[in-house]
Amino acid sequence: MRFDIISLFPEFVAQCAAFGVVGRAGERGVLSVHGWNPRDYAEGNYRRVDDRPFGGGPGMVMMIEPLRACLADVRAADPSPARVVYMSPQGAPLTQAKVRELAAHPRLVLLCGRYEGVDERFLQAEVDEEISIGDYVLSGGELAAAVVLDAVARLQEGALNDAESAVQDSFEDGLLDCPHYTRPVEHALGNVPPVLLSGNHAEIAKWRRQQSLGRTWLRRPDLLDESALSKADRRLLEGFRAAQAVEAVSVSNETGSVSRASPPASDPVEAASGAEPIARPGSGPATSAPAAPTPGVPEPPSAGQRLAAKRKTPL
Ligand code: 4FV
Repeated sequence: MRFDIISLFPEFVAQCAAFGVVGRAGERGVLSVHGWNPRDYAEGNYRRVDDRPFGGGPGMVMMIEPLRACLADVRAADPSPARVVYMSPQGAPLTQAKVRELAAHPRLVLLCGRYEGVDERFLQAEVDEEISIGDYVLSGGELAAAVVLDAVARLQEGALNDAESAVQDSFEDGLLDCPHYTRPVEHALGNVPPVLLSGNHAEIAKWRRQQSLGRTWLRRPDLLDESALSKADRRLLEGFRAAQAVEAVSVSNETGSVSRASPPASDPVEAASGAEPIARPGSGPATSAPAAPTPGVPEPPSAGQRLAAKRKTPL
């Protein structure tokens, strides 16, 4: 796959692509990254690439002509059709699904804005799509382009070795990843969940799936469509919720704080060997209860209960 980066600081993105998995993929010829600077196409001794905005207001706007001349050279540099992507907060949110879509193209041209942005007429005429990496304002599109490059490069055939592919796959089904542990087994901060030491791969896979489901429910309920869950996944999530509720009750008994948790799950066998420690305040949306409670589905423990339960080591 070929990446062409149009930026006033082309070495910035090229540098980001020189390390780790993406750097190795470049060495292996799985992908190539080419930087283009619109200033090299600017007229006059000042080689202007930006000018003041019509209608007044702060900042500057990137001009049409240096970008058009630059893009013409970029297109001519390789016969394969290029999808032109402009990184901007006005773009579609970048998701793994969007990354998969982009990875199917033989060539991506990533246009990085600076200042207030780019003259709209150039965007309308030359850009195929706008993508945003998040609802915040960066000083330039380079960091966003580096994010797209990294995420898309990982999906290129030959970019990842088997172990890395496995990690990649764990995110592919739209759930959050499960917790990870390594040596030592015992530590002042807690012990490794026994199931992970059991050698029982079926049980380990089930535990990891349950953790992914449970953490997604707690932290990113917007990612979890419970109606689409398999029966097995629904049971695992039930077990997770039951363990959370039980934990909250036992902790609130300990701390004497009134709990709202519901009674434990019907099938304790499936009850989660939940390692999910009660989320720390501020550690993502877990502190704010997930979206409107689903009738019959117990709400996750309140932040106070979760905080109180934090001291418990994972089952
Ligand atoms: C951005 C984002 C972003 C806006 C003005 C560059 C900056 C400046 N790009 N996702 N968020 N871009 O903040 O993609 O030109």
